[in-house]
Amino acid sequence: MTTFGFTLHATDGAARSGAISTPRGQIRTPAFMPVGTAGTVKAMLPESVAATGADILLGNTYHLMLRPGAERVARLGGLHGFMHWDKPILTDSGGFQVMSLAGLRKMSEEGVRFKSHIDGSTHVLSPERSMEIQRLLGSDIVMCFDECPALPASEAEVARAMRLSMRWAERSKQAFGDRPGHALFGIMQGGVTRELREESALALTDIGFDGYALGGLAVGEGQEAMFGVLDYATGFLPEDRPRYLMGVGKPDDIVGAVARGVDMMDCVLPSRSGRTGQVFTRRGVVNIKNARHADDPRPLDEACQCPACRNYSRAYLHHVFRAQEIISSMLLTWHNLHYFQELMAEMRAAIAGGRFTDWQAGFHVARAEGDI
Ligand code: PRF
Ligand code: ZN
Repeated sequence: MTTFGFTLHATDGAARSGAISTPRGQIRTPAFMPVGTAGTVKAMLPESVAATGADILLGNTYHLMLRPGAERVARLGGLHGFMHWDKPILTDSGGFQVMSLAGLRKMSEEGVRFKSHIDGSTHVLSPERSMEIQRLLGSDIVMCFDECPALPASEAEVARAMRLSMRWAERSKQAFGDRPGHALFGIMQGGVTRELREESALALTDIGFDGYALGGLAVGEGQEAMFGVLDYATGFLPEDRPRYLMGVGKPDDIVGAVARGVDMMDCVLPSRSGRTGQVFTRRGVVNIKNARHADDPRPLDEACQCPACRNYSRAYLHHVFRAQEIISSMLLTWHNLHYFQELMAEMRAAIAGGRFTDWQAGFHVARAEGDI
């Protein structure tokens, strides 16, 4: 059986390209992971998600434990069989979603007790229970249970949450145990404070993980502050392990993160925006709702090979969006996911060819020229 591994193929400045190998297949890096929170990437068949170029998708402990329940998913063959996706799945550990979605919450050293946002029922998550749920789901890449403090927060609060997360990382590792072919990633916290980021990285590398995530970013600090942290924080992590920036981001956030040594990212943006009529193109964002598209026979993006661009006009996409037809979400989500995957493929090729800086300059020029 292939075990879990990471191979770097090329570096260009701080940017890296490579591949993660798992028993369920390879993940080409830098990788973008579409979000399939509740066992579906909304508006997409799994085979369509694969056709956009995705090697891996993300699932959520928090949502799946509440509905339909982790034990039920396990009885039905695990998340891969249940949702009909046979490539790798990474699952988030639940703490972050508890903080952003759950009702009443009570934090302690042990874990967090909270009320479901669906029916108000009470549940508990701890490092041990999160590891058990992610095992029941059959996740390939399991995330440590952490606490991401809501910003703005004082430095003392950020330090407290980081140190608790490091104790939980140790408990997560113990509870995860030895599972060949499955990976456990640690999550760095520490806000925008260099000393706290370094302390967190040291604590995690002492424990030892298969990969390292940068948590606690893209939570309201702004792009400049996030890039400022990435400028030093990726350097605190081992070169020979994948680095995952959680919950990022817009195309220019992704490009900037890759330039600073990030290997993996996830975000709801391409799928969520697909459902609200926001379309990402190499020339920037297009809003298909806009009346200027009503008579436009051209495709969204002449250069795009996705079904929305190959087979439909802007006028049609505008019409089905306005008429709230389901195909609107399907086509726009497909296009957006395709665009994000093309972006990753272009960056992987540019890094491999030693021309990432030029590529990055071209990326920004095309966006500055704007929509045609
Ligand atoms: N921790 C976890 N999941 C996350 C985050 C985090 O800090 C973030 C922050 N951007 C997104 N998702 N466990
Ligand atoms: Zn397209």
